[in-house]
Amino acid sequence: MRKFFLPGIFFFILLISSVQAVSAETIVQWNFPNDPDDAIADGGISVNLGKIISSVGTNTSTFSTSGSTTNSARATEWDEGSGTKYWLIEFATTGYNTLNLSSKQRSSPTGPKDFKIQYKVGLGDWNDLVPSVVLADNYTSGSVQNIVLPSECDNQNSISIRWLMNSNLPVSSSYSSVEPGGASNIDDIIISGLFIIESTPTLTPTPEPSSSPTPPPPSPTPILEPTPSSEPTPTPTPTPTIEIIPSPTSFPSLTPTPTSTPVYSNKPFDKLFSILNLFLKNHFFKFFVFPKINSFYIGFDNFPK
Ligand SMILES: [Ca+2]
Repeated sequence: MRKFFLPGIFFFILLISSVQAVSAETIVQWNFPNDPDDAIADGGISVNLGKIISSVGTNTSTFSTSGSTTNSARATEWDEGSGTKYWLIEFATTGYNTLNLSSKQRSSPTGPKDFKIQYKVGLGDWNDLVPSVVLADNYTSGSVQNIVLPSECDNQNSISIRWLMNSNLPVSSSYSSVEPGGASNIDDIIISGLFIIESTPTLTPTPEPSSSPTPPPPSPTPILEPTPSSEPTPTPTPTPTIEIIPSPTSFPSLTPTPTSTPVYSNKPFDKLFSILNLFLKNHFFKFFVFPKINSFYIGFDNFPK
């Protein structure tokens, strides 16, 4: 849920920003809210807050007479001023396009009736913006609203607009021409525009914090082929030397065969023989034969039983 919710917030913020961006801003305005007021702009973007309105070819403007709303700018001595006398403003449109102009003019019965509105970019030539504005002794007839400025006025350091006398005819047909005492007023001058969004913000996708980076596939471990060794040379096992150890010659124990009960006699030889016989009876004997040249010895050991 969180992954889908956050992008939704971003889109919502962008949408709100876009809505705010399409709202026109006041680039500069003169509506003379103070009494008396002055020639200095009454609102707009910061670069234009020191701009002034002036009248060219007339006497000095005043700002203490009532206008369409609050006060207005007022000037006299418009006589013989067709094509030469005018109201003038200059301002910057830096950072803005889609520019609109609104203004309200009024003249006294002996004041100038016909005007046209022109613009110029920088020090360029004047161009007609509104070819004809016909004034009356009110702020309705000479009102223009949301006049679109050409795109060449977009994003400029200096745009000038003037309201130029376009004839010497007065408002009242009772007079043949504009008289020196005739007055002309201007009020509620507003230049608006849209802030230029230099580059559409692109949504940089937030990289998802990936889990632990997937290690690259392991390179195949080379299988170490066993180096074929040469056939092992069998070590010749030494032929065991069979040492024939002669088994010891066992000598038969001469166990005297029990004889029947000896019969003793009174003869001396028999008596000796009987003693010998008794001795033999109660002892073991081992006889040894030692060969000698031409003869041999016989020996024995005896062990009592
Ligand atoms: Ca002012």
